[in-house]
Amino acid sequence: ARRRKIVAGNWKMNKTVPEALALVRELRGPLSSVGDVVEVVLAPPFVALQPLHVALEGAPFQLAGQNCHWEASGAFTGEVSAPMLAELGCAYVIVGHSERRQLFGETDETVNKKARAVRDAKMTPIICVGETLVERESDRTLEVVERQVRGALAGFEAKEVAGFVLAYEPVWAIGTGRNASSAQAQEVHAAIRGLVGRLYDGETAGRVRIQYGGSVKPDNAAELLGQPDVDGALVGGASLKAGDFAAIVKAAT
Ligand code: G2H
Repeated sequence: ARRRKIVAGNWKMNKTVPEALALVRELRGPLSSVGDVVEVVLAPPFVALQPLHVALEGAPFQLAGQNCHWEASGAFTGEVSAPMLAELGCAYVIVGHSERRQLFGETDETVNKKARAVRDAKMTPIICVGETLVERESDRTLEVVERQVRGALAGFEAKEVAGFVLAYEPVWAIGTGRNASSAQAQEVHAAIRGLVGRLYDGETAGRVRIQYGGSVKPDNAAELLGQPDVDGALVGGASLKAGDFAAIVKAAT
């Protein structure tokens, strides 16, 4: 089965609501006709989700949360639940981004619980994994990524995982301007797909989509996206400028 490419813009903690609306207005024209070939996902800050949900009516973009809590509701001050995001029109939620793991104490276990909550709310998790520079330099990349994938997918069935999106984001490439080479990305993507095949089956491995993330830019997108196991991109910094993001999406077509 041919996997439809998926390019997501992770805006992180950037863009006020008026700025978010302006960016989407700029993206609409250039990206109006890419929808059949590539799925375009926008992950703005929580506060912009509702206004974008309204503004995006009829546009070929899906919305994503950048994070969620694993409980549906309760006394968790400052948190947002998966059903709340689903109600705002989110189709996806990013879970386990390395910034969440490094700065907010997320573990393979909480990532797994969040992925479960996202799935229970009938959305799709975009599950992020990736090694640090120290781990890569000590030849532990595949071991670390495999542990993260196994942890995130614990308890899920093949038919669920087939619809998931995984994102390989080497931590040393995030926001540093230093992207993984296409060969480095392909090696890890193929290993992740192989692991999904061993944990589940060949069909599931063939269907799960794996994005690359980490300093994706207009000038490196085509080569990264041209790798056989790279099914899309999770774009941070370059998703904040309409021209750059549109160029990356077009590189996926
Ligand atoms: C990795 C990526 C988006 P950037 O965090 O998730 O960010 O493209 O800025 O490296």
